[in-house]
Amino acid sequence: MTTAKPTVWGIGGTRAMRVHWTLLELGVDYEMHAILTRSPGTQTDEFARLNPKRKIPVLCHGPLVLTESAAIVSYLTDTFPAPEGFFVPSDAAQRARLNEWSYFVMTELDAHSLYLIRRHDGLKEIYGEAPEAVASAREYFLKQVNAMADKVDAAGKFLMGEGFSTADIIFMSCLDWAMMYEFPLPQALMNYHARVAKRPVYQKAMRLNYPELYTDDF
Ligand SMILES: N[C@@H](CCC(=O)N[C@@H](CS)C(=O)NCC(=O)O)C(=O)O
Repeated sequence: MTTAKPTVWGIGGTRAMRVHWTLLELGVDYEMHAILTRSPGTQTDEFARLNPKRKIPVLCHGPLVLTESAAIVSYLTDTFPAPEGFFVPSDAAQRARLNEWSYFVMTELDAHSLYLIRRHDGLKEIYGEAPEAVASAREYFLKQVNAMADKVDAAGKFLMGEGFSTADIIFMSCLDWAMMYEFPLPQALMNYHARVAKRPVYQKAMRLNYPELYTDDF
């Protein structure tokens, strides 16, 4: 493994939150280019060489450049030692269960629902207005989270049981996003959210990733 310090490009927004939160959970010392989404910082040649999609977040670690938040958090837990209580899969079945949660959130909740709403409602001047698709995505999101509520409840304290994992980080980032859109989440998910939100590292990551929401020092 390289001894170089990791560097994160990007701050603000759901996907960058996942990366900062994971790094803070692992206690990794890292550098940051605090560029915002769609800001001039994403339009430089230097950034385009790292991520031709011109999106955040990007992680650079030695020669490795990664541009997908779920791949980044998985790489980080495979690379840096995790503190006690942090769940890292140790066999194929555990990895598959963690992936199952992560892919569910990344595809059904993030890409198919929340990001569709974001693009065709909040960012309609860029991506085009599509009210029917937005309404359908809202309905779809609720169907998905309601279908999974009992499973979240049955999972225990966190999605993988007693140990907190990157699946929780990815899931929480989408629950925060859904709450911002005022989705009526099932009680089991509200309970889960309240439980995870008590984590001091979550609060630290929120303050780091969304400095505009917090004016007091921390
Ligand atoms: N699937 C990517 C999505 C990255 C992404 O869309 N990031 C947003 C900010 S949260 C962005 O940079 N958007 C720029 C744009 O839509 O042009 C990931 O999970 O990292």
